[in-house]
Amino acid sequence: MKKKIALITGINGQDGAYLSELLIKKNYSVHGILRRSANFKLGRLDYLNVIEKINFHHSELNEFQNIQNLIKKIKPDVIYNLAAQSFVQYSFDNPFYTADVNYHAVLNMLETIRRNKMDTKFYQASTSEMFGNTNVDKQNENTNFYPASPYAISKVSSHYLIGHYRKAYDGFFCSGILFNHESFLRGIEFVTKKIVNGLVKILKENSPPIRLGNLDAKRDWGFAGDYVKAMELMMNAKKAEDYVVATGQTHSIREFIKMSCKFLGIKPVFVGKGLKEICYNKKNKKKLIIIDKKYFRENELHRLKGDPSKIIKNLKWKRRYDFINLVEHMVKKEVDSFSTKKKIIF
Ligand code: NDP
Ligand code: GDR
Repeated sequence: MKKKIALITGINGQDGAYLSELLIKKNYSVHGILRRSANFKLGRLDYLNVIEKINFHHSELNEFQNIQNLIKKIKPDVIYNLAAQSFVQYSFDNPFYTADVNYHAVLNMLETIRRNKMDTKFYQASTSEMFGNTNVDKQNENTNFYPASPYAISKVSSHYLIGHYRKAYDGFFCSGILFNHESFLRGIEFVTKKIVNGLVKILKENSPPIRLGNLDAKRDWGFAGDYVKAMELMMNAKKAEDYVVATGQTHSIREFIKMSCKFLGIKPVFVGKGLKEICYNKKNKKKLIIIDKKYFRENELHRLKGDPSKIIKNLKWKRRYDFINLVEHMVKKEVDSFSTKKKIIF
């Protein structure tokens, strides 16, 4: 039987790597787009041992002709659009670039499918950031959006595009509204990886303390491997629909630090307030964390908690990791990577 063809944008990112691994196991022929660059970061794909099984292509997602030609050549059955300028804080400094990658690129791919009358299914990586500072306790598919950053606004725009194309052109277009999901393969700029990597470096290499922003923001954190499974379920559903993917639990950055310390055998002590707060190791009084106003956001998103009931009920989605297992995974793999000294370039 002919293999189904999957095209993944953002294939070398955290989710792209886990999704490639999953789709290869499911016997898809996996194609991935990398942007043109002198040095490709294939460390995650290498770590999961999937590089050899992927057909790579170089393209610019925000150039219509370029991406249209490539999609016509590959003729994918499914496209997973994971590419994005995904760092919320950076989007405040560069809203133009963020809109280009997160919105115009989506429009280019949707127009390619429509103009060429392709029946390619399309998955869009929507995000819990679209809910912004909502006052709804648990956010679901019917919760209103109050985006609080240029990143979130670009994602809301693409989310609406998906809804529009689904209604107007009757194709299979869906969005997964995914809450934060993490792993050892998370980019170093994101707070969970920054904390775990920073603590292990302090223990192993006597590095300086980690500089962080707001420790009281709360997020609903799951494991990336569970979340790419949710994407695949959505794309194999009978009907194209949008789904929230979350754990239903929320924890602060401070709680994440405490849990990471627990798995590293450190007793953290927090003293002081606001910008003067520090966290030190009770055993040797060494500073672990200091606060730096550089890492506070222009418009902070204080708390997110998702309601995944719809995907659990309709698509029988199951997650294997909760908050504790997630932190344990991240700490264990980080410690292992320092022991083996095999440098992974993300
Ligand atoms: P990453 O930041 O790890 O990966 C982003 C990917 O997008 C990388 O492959 C990157 O390639 C690529 N990319 C960035 N800019 C461009 C560009 N100009 N042209 C082409 N490709 C580009 O993100 P994640 O894997 O964590 O997330 C995947 C998607 O899911 C993103 O769209 C993100 O916004 C969304 N999302 C993520 C959540 C999470 O918690 N992880 C939650 C909800 C949504 P390069 O290496 O060249 O930079
Ligand atoms: P987020 O993730 O913005 O939720 O976006 P991030 O890990 O960057 O921030 C989470 C919270 O931590 C606070 N914080 C810090 N954040 C970073 N990065 N660095 C710090 O030093 C720091 N100190 C405190 C932040 O203020 C914030 O409240 C992620 C991305 O993957 C998006 O692409 C995705 O859409 C959402 O998750 C869901």
